[in-house]
Amino acid sequence: MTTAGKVIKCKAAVLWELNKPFSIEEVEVAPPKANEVRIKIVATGICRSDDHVINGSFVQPLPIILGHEAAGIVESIGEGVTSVKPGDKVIPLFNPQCKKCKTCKHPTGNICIENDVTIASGTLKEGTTRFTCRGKSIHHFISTSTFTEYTVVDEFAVVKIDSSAPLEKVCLIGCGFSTGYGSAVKVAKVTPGSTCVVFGLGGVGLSVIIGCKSAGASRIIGVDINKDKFAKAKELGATECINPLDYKKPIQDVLVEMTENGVDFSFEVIGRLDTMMCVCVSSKTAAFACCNNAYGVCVIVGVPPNAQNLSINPMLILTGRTLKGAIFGGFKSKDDVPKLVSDVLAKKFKLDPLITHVSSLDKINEGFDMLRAGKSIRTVMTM
Ligand code: COD
Ligand code: ZN
Repeated sequence: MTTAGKVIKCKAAVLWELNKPFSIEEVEVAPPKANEVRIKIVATGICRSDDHVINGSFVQPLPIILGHEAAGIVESIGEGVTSVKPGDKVIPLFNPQCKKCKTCKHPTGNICIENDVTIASGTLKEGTTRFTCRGKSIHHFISTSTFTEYTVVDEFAVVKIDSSAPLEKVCLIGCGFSTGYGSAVKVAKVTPGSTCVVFGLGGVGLSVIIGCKSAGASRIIGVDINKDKFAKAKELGATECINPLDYKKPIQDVLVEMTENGVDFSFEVIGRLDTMMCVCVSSKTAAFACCNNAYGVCVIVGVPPNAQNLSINPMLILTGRTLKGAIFGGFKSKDDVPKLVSDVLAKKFKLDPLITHVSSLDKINEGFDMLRAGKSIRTVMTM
């Protein structure tokens, strides 16, 4: 019996209030309107940015269905949709690509005008939501909402991928992997034989390491205050790992000494200024200061909660360093996500080492507890 055109009742994790656990609910998912796509979610990862909504540092309208790193199968399409059809394997795109706006037409820009990361409307483009629970409308999250068995997205926020892709793995291409990998290969453009340093060895930082290694870096230094993260970082390509808490000096001074006047490329992949220790007051300034003064490039990947300001001595820039940043690894999502999936199928890189836990939607709160305790890299929930 076809579900197209009908309301689907299914299970979803709803966040009703900040700093409270998710509640597993039966929700009603309305059919897609024009230019929208309803997707059966097959696998979804837990990312730090979802947690930033729960703790209030990434402000979103409540109640909401979070989740933005996923893969699934198209269930039905609304009028006018041409790029996907029912049965296609797809990845939802939290950073969409409409291909019509000024940014999409720019050769490298990737913050499409249709993105909901900077606006946080909590709805689809048409202005309303497709989720209802206990008679209340539930908001969408950054064009995706994947902690649910079914979701509805705008056509510009979904892309078809290879039909043989393992969805429980390639879901990571929807956020964490691409954000880190692209920061190295596309934003920094790491060069063969270079020295790189990665601050923060979570799922995104480890993906930066995979990118640095594949670009041919000869020395990759991992920095983290949790030494339990070092073994995995080395497995993926870090040549050495250091803990700022083991040094009395600021970590940038340690790194400048270790690398004869600074590194070629540095990456800040922590985004948690609030929890940082005095040895590393701002890991962003540390990441910038440890770059070679004449040609070092520093890429900001992690976003601090509540948009705290960065104070930088202009001399650090005047001598030749470059400070840059990008979301989603600088990738144009509709163009690049299918290529990254093909790269996985061609065994160009492996996503398996990033997946430390496989779970189900019912255990979502335990999954978040593990992330907060620093015990997981990525938990993937399969439906
Ligand atoms: N010094 C060194 N390491 C530290 C410090 C410190 N002072 N504090 C924390 N760390 C380490 C932690 O031990 C941990 O290993 C690591 O930093 C952070 O890892 P996770 O697992 O918390 O986070 P990730 O790898 O999932 O990274 C998430 C980002 C920081 C990239 C993410 O939260 C973010 O800010 N994303 C960018 C914004 C964006 O693109 N958002 C859209 C959807 S994600
Ligand atoms: Zn994410």
